[in-house]
Amino acid sequence: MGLSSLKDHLEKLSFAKNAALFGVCRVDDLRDNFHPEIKTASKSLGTAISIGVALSPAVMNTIDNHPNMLYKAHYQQVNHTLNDIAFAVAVEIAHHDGKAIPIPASQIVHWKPMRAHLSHREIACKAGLGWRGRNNLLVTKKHGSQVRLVTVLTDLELEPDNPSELDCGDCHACLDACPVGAISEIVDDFNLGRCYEQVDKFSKQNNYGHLICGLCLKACPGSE
Ligand code: B12
Ligand code: SF4
Ligand code: SF4
Repeated sequence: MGLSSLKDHLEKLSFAKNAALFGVCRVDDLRDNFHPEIKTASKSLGTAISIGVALSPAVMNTIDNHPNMLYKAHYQQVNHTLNDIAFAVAVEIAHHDGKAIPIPASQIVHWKPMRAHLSHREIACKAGLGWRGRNNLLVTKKHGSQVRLVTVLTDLELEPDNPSELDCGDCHACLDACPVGAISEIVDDFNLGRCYEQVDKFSKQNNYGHLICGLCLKACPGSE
């Protein structure tokens, strides 16, 4: 199978397992930002496949001023789905004599500062899934920010996709939705400290065991 057919095949496989978005980019220029655990191990893996699973708007609309148990379960389910898709894609790549590392959907590797192996949103942006929104999340045309992400690194030189040319335009809906004013007109002014304190508070108040909030996701539903 040629690389173009293989890319289509991996996309179809992902969609059959409930993915909503699929894109490809090169990562050699992003590797400096990777966590040491995969920096060296991924040196021969110059391509990233970015996959998105859409959150259920019906579940998101049950959130009112604070996260709830339904959202917690949905968050966990979507993380499982993402990891399952990334594993299936990595297995399929191995069947085609490629190397692949699936990166966990939501694993914190270093707690101070809070960092994962790599930034799924930075890679999704480069792979054309969407743009960087005022809420400091990946925003997609169809699902807004109501999408969770995963990445598979591979040595297969699949054709990269073009980054999106869209942006938030005149929309400011998420600024009012954030209870602590962490979101600003300019995304570089996003106040991570305020956001972290709030999600930590929600988590402790309700024993969620996960740092979840969802209010800036609910405010950004996209065109669906
Ligand atoms: C740790 C973590 C947090 C920490 C933040 C720590 C931090 N330093 O960022 C806390 C607990 C506060 C948090 C909160 C939330 N999180 Co969180 N989080 C993560 C996690 C596990 C690691 C992030 C990380 O390593 N950050 C380190 C920095 C260096 O990377 P970065 O912030 O992603 O991006 C930087 C650069 O990449 C650069 N940049 C360059 N290009 C681009 C492009 C885009 C689109 C962006 C946004 C940035 C960017 O700017 C950033 C600042 O330097 C990721 C999963 C992952 N592996 O990516 C999920 C992840 C980012 N979280 C996610 C979500 C949804 C949330 C919450 C809504 C909580 C919830 N689920 O209810 C809030 C939203 C906060 C917000 N508005 O930003 C999603 C985002 C999906 C999306 N549509 O973008 C992710 C990708 C999980 C997933 N698998 O989908 N999170
Ligand atoms: S709610 Fe509007 S301003 Fe906020 S991230 Fe989404 S599109 Fe951008
Ligand atoms: S996750 Fe919650 S606290 Fe953080 S920016 Fe979004 S709405 Fe604000």
